[in-house]
Amino acid sequence: MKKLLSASLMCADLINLGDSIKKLEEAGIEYLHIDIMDGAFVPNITLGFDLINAIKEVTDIPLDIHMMVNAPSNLIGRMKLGKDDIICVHYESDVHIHRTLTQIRDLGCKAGIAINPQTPPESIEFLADSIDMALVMTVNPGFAGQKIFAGADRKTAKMRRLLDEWGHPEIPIEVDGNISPANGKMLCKNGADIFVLGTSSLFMKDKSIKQAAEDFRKMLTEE
Ligand code: S6P
Ligand code: MG
Repeated sequence: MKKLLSASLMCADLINLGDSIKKLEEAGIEYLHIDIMDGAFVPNITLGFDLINAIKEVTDIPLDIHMMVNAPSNLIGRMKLGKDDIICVHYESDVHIHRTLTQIRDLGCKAGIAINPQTPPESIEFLADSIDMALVMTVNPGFAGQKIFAGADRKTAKMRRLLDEWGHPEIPIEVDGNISPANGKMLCKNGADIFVLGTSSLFMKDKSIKQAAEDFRKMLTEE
């Protein structure tokens, strides 16, 4: 599967977001990762729907919306998205999460399921027919700049093995949280396909976005 980069916009220069998006386009970034938090499912609040709809007006890079909110089924209709955009919801966030995933596909988008560090990969077995992506959180959701949890590599490998066993080798695995080049490489070897890049690799003081993206891709392919 082709390895793809998803830029975490909460880590971008928010005052000059339009410029940052242009730089991400120039760097060939495949997805814009947008974290939606409600201050309840996670103890933080970040980006929102008006911003998402505004971003949709200025770029063709598909959006990768990561909903860290309770009851996302009440909110997903607020975004104007297209067929290449992904809405990803957490396993624990809706009582009837299977219905939420179906709603997302009915909106014409791709559906993703996110699992927290403590959520067993086995828990999504009966959701696998209803998803287009599995997001393995490599930190606890809520904040940028955290440290990857011990076992993220084994968990990613297990998720890959299970998806294959369930008859879904085509479902990509996304990893999110402290994806430095070294962690990215380790997770790539364990089956990760989409890499959420934030403060650990893409938005850095001493490197341009283009250079950082190039370095990350190079790291993934090097032996
Ligand atoms: C965290 C959020 C993430 C972060 C990203 C930041 O709850 O879901 O998408 O924005 O992980 O990257 P880093 O490199 O600072 O961990
Ligand atoms: Mg995220």
